Amino acid sequence: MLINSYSSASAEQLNAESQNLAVIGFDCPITRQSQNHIPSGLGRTDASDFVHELWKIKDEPVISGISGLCKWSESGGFLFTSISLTAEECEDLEAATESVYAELLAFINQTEQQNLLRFWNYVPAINKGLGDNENYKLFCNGRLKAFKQAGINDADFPAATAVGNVTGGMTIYAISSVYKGIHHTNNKQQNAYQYPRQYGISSPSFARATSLEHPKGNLLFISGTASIIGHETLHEGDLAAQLQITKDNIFHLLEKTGYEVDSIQTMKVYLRNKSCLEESKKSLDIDFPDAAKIYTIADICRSNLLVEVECYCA
Ligand code: 3EB
Repeated sequence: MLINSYSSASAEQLNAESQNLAVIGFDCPITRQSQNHIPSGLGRTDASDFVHELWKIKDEPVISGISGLCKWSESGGFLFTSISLTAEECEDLEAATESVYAELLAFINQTEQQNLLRFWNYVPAINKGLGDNENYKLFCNGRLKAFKQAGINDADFPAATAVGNVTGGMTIYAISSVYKGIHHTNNKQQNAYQYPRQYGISSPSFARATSLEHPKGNLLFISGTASIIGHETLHEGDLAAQLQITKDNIFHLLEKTGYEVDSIQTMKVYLRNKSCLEESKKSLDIDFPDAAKIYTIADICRSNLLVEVECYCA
């Protein structure tokens, strides 16, 4: 079964274990030279905190390689792919995003693990630029073009997160599978791919959650979830209230997909400011005491959001 965890071990130690599908690093710049981990470009809230995010399959061998810009690894019917670009390569962010997506989708399409389950997008300076020129909106344009070009439409969009990394450059990584996922909507939120025009030329291409019925155990990816009801941000500037709406959305998705709170293995928390840490910890520990949590520093894709939370359930 697919296992997600966080570790304070070094990349060298983790790679020596050799059964990891992916080792993802924090607090390090995004380069293409990093062979032994995938650089997220995200910050950590504390130097004593976890330094790596791990994905692995229990008791299954891993094979891996590099094809063009795409780093890949495969195990137990799951494929992990990633591409990282340097800051210079992202200067035209819309074109860079479209080409990264096109390359990832083309690679995935010629494997046996063609079913898209989950994407993570760590975008440079995500709130930079005004109106339709904001980096997040340019990113959404590039992503949607590549999805359309690949024949992937609204109902097929997988769960995702898109937040701003703090280093520059861009890392996009994905999990796909030989098993077909089920993509879920959130009854409290408008589908992101149907957001009104005010949020950009191209709506964000993702599902609120994607689940998989797997012979060795079911799993659920909950997308980056924030204080949004309908299509509107609620409680601008009020962290406690934003956390409550975020948790309500997560509870709703768990209930809708039939997962219990204690099935949450991991929660990855994105905080706009370090000053949000203590209150966020307190709030999430009350409702999700048993989930492993990592707190990262990232810009959330809407400048009026302070926090975003994603979950992996198995
Ligand atoms: C939202 O609900 C908040 O563009 O891939 C969350 C998860 C958000 C994924 C994406 C954006 C994305 O609209 C932002």
